[in-house]
Formats: sequence, structure tokens, C-alpha cells
Amino acid sequence: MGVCPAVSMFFRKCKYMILLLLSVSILAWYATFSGETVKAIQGTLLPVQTLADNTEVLSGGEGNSWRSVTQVFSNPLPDTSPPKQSCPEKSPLLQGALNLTFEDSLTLKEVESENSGVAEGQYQPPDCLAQQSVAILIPHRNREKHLLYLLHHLHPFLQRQQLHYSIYVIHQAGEVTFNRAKLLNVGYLEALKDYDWDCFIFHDVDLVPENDYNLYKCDQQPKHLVVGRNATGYKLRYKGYFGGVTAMTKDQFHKVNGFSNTYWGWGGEDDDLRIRVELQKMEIIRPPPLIARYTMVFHKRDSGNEINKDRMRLLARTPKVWRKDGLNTCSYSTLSVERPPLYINVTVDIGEPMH
Ligand code: UDH
Ligand code: MN
Repeated sequence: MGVCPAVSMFFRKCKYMILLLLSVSILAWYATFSGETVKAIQGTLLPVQTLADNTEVLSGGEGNSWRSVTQVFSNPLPDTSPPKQSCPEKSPLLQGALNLTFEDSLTLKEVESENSGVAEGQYQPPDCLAQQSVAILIPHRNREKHLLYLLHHLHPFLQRQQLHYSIYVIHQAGEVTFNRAKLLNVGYLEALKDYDWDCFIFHDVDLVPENDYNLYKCDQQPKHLVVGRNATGYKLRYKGYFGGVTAMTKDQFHKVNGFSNTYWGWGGEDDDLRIRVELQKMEIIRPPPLIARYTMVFHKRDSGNEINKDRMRLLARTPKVWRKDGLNTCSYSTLSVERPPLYINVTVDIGEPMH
């Protein structure tokens, strides 16, 4: 009985303290429980900010501050698509002889909508790895209609050949005498800034290939693709002709120091390139005449591209000067590089002939 009065005394003296302790623990228990409940509810939908310590997925999401936790933290789905195989040696898409059209009403918009797989002049086959990456270089001034016809035919043609390619149009600024060869040197140098192309096709704007077995790929030797054209009865213009459309690898072209820069006006620059190739003991190859056929869109001689009367004299000195006249001495200033959907347009000031 001696304990009871002491206990009742304690209770009487400390009842307020005990009441306070009791209510504090009830509150604490409730707070813990309700916190878990809130977290449990938020388990599927937490404010992104609270999770955004080290995950890039979360940055930049606009109007999206609540996201599923599983969505935020789950790993991206593994890429289950099989690795791309090389495209076959012979494309299954080739058609052979083509039916070319030159509609006066054709527009660039139409050609763009026919070639939705091309972006900024460039194309990759969608389901295989192309055997070669090819830069098509077109020297150009004041031939917009011819360029339109060429783009219209060349894009589908190259796509059927399953090539990775870009089309570069190298546009000579100003009115001074045209220089096809120097523009092609510029095209080579500028295209290599974009990509390490395997193969370069030097392509007149007015020559449209008639048969897609005429492959725009490079070979062991420099290749001449225009054996015949409508205007010459589909005969080679002359023995050794190496103009119009030619294909050289990066190394072949580099080895000959590119084209000469000194041929202003019409003629000679293609024969000069042939001499360079022969000096390197390379041999020009050609596809069969029935395949290497072109239609040249009819045109007259352009003003600003008069016959170069100096060409024979220049050709005679090629063996002596080719090392000091070519890619390594090609000075120019690029005025603009534009990338509309179907080609890369390099506008360039290449200077003028020295007199
Ligand atoms: N080129 C232009 N603009 C010019 C000159 C030439 O873009 O003002 C380019 C174009 O890519 C052209 C290439 O340079 O395809 C070769 O020039 P060309 O087509 O004039 O050469 P081709 O040998 O004709 O075809 C020479 C004159 C033909 C006169 C025919 C009269 N019977
Ligand atoms: Mn022409």
C-alpha cells in the first residue's frame, strides 16, 4: 500500500505533462502514417523537380512537371533493329533504259515532293549500307532549267543505285569568263569539308543519263561515263575524250592534283585532266556504249564561256606544270553555302583570268 499514495501523487503533479506527451506521440504517429500514405499515392506520380538531380530526361520538358516515376527512371528500350547489312553488289531497284521527260511546266516544288527522302541534298538508302559515298559536283551559272531537269532525273536514278550521295552545285558568282575546271576543284575541296566522300562525279548540268546501269560509283581507274550522247549520234566525241561526266576516287583526283585552274572559257580543261591521269599511269575506263548514253538538253553557247583560244598552248605545258597548278593552288572565296532540300549550293568567287 505504500506505493499507491506516491503513484497517485505523481499522476496528480504530472498529469498535464503526461497529457502533453500523449498528444505529441499521437500527432507524431499520425504524421508518419499520413506521410507514407501521401508518398504511396505519389508513388506513381511524383513532381519531376524532386527527382531531377542527375537525369537529363527531365530537363526541358515543358508543361510536364508531373511524370510517372517508372517513366522517368526506366532505361530506354533496347534497340532491337538488326544492324544494317551492306547493299548488294547489284541493286535490285535498277530499271535499265529510262524514259526521260523534259516538261516545260516542271517546278522545283514538284521535284522536291517526289524526293522526300533527300534532305539538304543528301540521301542514304533506308535499309542497307551503301557501297560507296559519292559527291556529285555540278559546275553552274545561269542554267536553272537544266539544273531542274537534272535534279528531276538524277535523284531517283541515284536512289535506285542505292548510293549514299550528295549533290553539290558550284555556282560561279559574277560575270567574268566561266571556268568549269576551277569550279570542280572548289566543289571537291568544299564537299570534303562535309564528309569524307569515297568518290566524286564531275557532272555537266545539261547531261541526263539514259540508263541506270550506268553506275555512279568509282572504280580502280578513273571512269568516263559519257560514251555517247544524242547530239553526237551516241558516239564518243573523239578518241581520248574525258569530258561531260567523269568519276574519280578521292585518291585518284588527289594524285593528279585535281583539274588545272587556268582554263577560262570553253574547252581544253577535260583534255588537261586526261593528260594528268595518263601521267600517273592510270587508265581511263568506260562502261559499254549501250549503257553509257546521255541526253544533252539542247543549248547554245553561253555568253561568258567563249572558246578558249589559248587551250592548245596550255595543254602543251601540262606535263611541266601540273604539280604547281591544281588543287594545291586553287584560291577562291566562298560567298555562301545554302542547303535547300535537293542540293547544296556553293556560290563562289573564283577570280578572273590573268592577262
Ligand atoms: N556551264 C554553266 N554555265 C555557263 C557555261 C557552262 O553552267 O554559262 C557549265 C554547265 O554545267 C555545262 C558545262 O559548264 O554543262 C559545260 O559547258 P557547255 O555545256 O556549254 O559545253 P558543251 O561542250 O557546249 O556542251 C559547248 C557549246 C555548244 C554550242 C553548240 C552550238 N551548236
Ligand atoms: Mn552542254
